[in-house]
Amino acid sequence: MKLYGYWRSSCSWRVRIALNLKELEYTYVPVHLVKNGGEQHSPSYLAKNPQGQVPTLELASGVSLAQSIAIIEFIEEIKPNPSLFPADRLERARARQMAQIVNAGIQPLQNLSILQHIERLGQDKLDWGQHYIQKGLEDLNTLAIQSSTPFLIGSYPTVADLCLVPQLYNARRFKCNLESVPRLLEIEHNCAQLEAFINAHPDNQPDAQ
Ligand SMILES: N[C@@H](CCC(=O)N[C@@H](CS)C(=O)NCC(=O)O)C(=O)O
Repeated sequence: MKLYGYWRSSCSWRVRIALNLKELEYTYVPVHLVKNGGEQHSPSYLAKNPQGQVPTLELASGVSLAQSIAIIEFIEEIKPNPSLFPADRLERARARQMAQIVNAGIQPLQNLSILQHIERLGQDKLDWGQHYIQKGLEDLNTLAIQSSTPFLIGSYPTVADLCLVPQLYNARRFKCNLESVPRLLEIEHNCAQLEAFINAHPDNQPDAQ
């Protein structure tokens, strides 16, 4: 398998954690999102992912899959253990709810192409991104304080934690106030102890700058 990604792309990072937790081998192929206007817009990359975004997972058969959550669910199906989705139906739904707060409610609003457009409209992209990240993470923190488990849902990392950790990194880049999300920081700390998370960190990628 090949994973097309970018060192500090939060969506690529989610998939790297999933592959590491599942101990699945993959070849990492960096796609520079900024150099020369962004390699994600090159015809050869668009042939793999017409949305021009990372991550893309290319299977040995040559078939390409995109959208990090769809990729994580695919990985879960090919290697169910350790599971990234709780066994209990309600807990599973809550893990998905938390993942989607980040995946649907935060990350798309602070993605590179959105910020580039905000800038073209003459608006302050840092203020825009910060506003939505802050609000989304505070909402997630409110849900997370309902339990005191080591991870967002239970004793093992789930898809929700895979979304949380990279989003907190982005929050720091946007200078959000993380003092208002102490429970999320506690969970981030627990994730940071695990090798799968350490190896997936942007600083540990071959294209880190
Ligand atoms: N929902 C998609 C979002 C993918 C996405 O926004 N990727 C970003 C990096 S995290 C990207 O490729 N941005 C490049 C651009 O906007 O040109 C996913 O979960 O994979």
